[in-house]
Amino acid sequence: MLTRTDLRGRVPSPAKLRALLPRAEVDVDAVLHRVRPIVEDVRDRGVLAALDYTERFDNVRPSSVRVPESALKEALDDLDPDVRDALEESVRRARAVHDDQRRTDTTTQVVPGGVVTERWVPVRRVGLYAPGGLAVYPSSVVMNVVPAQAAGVESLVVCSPPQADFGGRPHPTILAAAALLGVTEVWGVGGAQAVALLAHGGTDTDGTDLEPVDMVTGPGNVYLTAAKRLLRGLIGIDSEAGPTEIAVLADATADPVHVAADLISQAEHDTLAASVLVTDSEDLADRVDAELARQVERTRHRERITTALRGRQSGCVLVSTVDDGLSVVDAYAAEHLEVQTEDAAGVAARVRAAGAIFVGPHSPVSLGDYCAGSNHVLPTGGCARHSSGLSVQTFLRGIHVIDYSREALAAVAPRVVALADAEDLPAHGQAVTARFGSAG
Ligand code: HSO
Ligand code: ZN
Repeated sequence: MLTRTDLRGRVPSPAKLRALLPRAEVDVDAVLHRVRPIVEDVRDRGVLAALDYTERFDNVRPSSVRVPESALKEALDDLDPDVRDALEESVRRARAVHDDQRRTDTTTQVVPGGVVTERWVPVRRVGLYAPGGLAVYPSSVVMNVVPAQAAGVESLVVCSPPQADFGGRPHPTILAAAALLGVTEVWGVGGAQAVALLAHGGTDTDGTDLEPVDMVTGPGNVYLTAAKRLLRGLIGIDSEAGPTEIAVLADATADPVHVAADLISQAEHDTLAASVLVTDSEDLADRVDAELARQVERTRHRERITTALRGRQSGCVLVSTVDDGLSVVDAYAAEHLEVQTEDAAGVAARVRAAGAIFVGPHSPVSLGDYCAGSNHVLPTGGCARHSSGLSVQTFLRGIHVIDYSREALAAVAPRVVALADAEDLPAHGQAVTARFGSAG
């Protein structure tokens, strides 16, 4: 089922490996010209424009953008008790991990009388986007809201497209998750128009202010991503989310039933999802293939999954050794990497690039999607080479606070002057010497 690439006996360079393991094509640039007018229209006409696009794309025109708080409470009251219990556990575990990510300010005495403090200050107001349509993920509301709250973000709005089937409001599980997390502000608007309204703000149909945000996070389709790209700068954004990926680094000790189940689990998201097996055991590869065929038949979204597994973005790479496998998974830099080998913890400790690493037979990716405590908003498309998943840090800014005494400034003044002169910026030096009168 998985197309094989045989790299036994040779490990190409990282760049060549990346070419051998292509990502699914999601062409954000190609839709920019269609998204730009929407973003500009929402900037100019605010809520009315956003509602016009909602009507056009979501086939429903809600009476207002902001969802009444009573509707959030109702959605939580109506939530299936088992789902509520599971969401509560997910929130508890995520809070435990994210609370530990909080940063303390550091103060460095550079010289006597010369101090630099790094102060961590949360972004003031953020918009957290939860997609609608095919993917309605209350778990993603948890994964966005928890780090923002742990960072100390004081003002937070959850945004999700309104659904014609649910009275023109966002999906009830999204509303319930928001309520559970103590979020009181939810806007029913989606896609590019949502990002534009979040960035520019507006006035709701009943005259209340929809205050602009400083940052927007959360995954969405290609139009939403294009809007984030266009508005970046005016607002901060998290990394651009592409289709989900799982890579499994496995040896002959791995259980093919588990490996196949995990590859299928992420293929379930999207026909463009990537499932990649990297192994030094041809026998395991054969067995995983047989298991994939068997398990796919029994699963609900078999068509979507089969398309994803057969896509050029999925496949199986045969390597000579687990060490070579490490080179492959590092070059690929998967959103999710499972290590199912002997001494899985030792092998995992040597991985240099992955959004998140799942160690051993009892840490499947779907545990991390919901209830591990880790965050599931992770870098895709190879961005794990340079970026991390969502965390408290995403919502913090480190501000350097510089505080020097007269003596400490005087002592370093000649060096400042020397560097200023070297850059032909003498006024920079004079700003220092001016403090010491003619003697400077
Ligand atoms: N695996 C997805 C997250 C998710 N899975 C949400 C289920 N619900 C991207 O990390
Ligand atoms: Zn998932």
